[in-house]
Amino acid sequence: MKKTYYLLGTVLAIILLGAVLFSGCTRSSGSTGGSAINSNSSQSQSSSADQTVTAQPSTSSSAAKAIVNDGIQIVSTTLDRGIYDPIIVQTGIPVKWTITANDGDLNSCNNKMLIRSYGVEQKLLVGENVVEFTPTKAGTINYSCWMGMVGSTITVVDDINQ
Ligand SMILES: [Cu+2]
Repeated sequence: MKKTYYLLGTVLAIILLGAVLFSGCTRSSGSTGGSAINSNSSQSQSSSADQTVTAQPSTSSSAAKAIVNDGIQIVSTTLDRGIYDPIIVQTGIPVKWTITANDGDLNSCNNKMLIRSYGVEQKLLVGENVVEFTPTKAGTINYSCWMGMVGSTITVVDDINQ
């Protein structure tokens, strides 16, 4: 009898843990879904022309751009509502990236971020977290939470003042 309760308790704990982890991740990753429906063939040519005008790259305008100062480049983002922000950095200069997390912004999903291209594994705590790496190659790389569910981009350029 006791064994059955123990087993039941373990199963419940696993289900609860799974639910917490899953809800943490899905809350802020909604922007990636729902684009597959765009292959609708009933769109007229004029409306698709309109779409090309509105479909400008929004990442570069909202991305935090690093400022080069004394051999390092400094960039700051905030983990607002638990969402990772895009940044723009330059090749060849060490990056000092401060990510500020306020109480309530962190969850079991976004509390550890990975920049796989540069082997960075950064635990995020409430307060200022400093991420350091040196970009070597221009291009756009992805970074994400440890589960790969919440993510954003790091745009690396050869000259950030252009
Ligand atoms: Cu996650």
